[in-house]
Amino acid sequence: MHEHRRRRGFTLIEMSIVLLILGLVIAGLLGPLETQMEARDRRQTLDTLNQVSEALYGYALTHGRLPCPDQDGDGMPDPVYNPADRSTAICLRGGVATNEGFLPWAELGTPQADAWGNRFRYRVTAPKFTRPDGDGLCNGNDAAVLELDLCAEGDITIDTRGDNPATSGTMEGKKSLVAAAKVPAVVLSHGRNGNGATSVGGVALPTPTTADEQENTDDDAVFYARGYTKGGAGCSDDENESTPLCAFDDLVIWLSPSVLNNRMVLSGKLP
Ligand SMILES: [Ca+2]
Ligand SMILES: [Ca+2]
Ligand SMILES: [Ca+2]
Ligand SMILES: [Ca+2]
Repeated sequence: MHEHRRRRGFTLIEMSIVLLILGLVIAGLLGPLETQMEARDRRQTLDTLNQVSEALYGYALTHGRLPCPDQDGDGMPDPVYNPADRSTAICLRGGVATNEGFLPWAELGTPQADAWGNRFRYRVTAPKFTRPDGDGLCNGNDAAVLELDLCAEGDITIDTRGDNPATSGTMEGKKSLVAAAKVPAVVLSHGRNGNGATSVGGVALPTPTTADEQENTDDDAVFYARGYTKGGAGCSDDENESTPLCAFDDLVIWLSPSVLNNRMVLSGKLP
């Protein structure tokens, strides 16, 4: 009889030990799970960005130009280009010329959002790359012409951080380096933290608090494309190697000037 009673259930102490172990197991699983989910979302977003990149190259081949950014969230460029009025190659936000906005996903036929439900940011060298060649002459870079031909050069710079090849003995990780110059167009996701992004529903998320992510939201022609960092106490987005880099989870792609030229020449779109 005694034995039977003892087997009836767990004592309070046994129970609390089981709960403690269970808690530790769950906590130990959730961390890696979250990391794995973010890695999966980043892969998915990169896949979409690669689609977007191909769509932009394809668009340039068929239209002889790139689209303006979308400003109002309908996925269509602002303004929509009208071949009868070449001034419509000047991209506008509220009547003011701007080269930056949302990716015109509806015009390109691509997904409109990253894996976190936020719109992609897009910048283009306009009107130089949003206006097709009109005269068959290599004068697209001339201030009076500004149209997409073989002489047109993009105005976007992509920076990164890493080792300075000039200091062969020392291995830096934070040296600011130019990854690409004279870039015609750039597309980016603000990553999981979404700082600086606008959701597909049109909600503006908080602005970034770290310098390299701020560079990707300040509406100028300079962007950072660099490795993912988690940040942490005492971090700094500068070249001081004694502190870690701050949090950065943006995913950035850009059109290569030489690939764009090459494809347009091969397709007969440019002389
Ligand atoms: Ca629009
Ligand atoms: Ca020309
Ligand atoms: Ca971010
Ligand atoms: Ca910038």
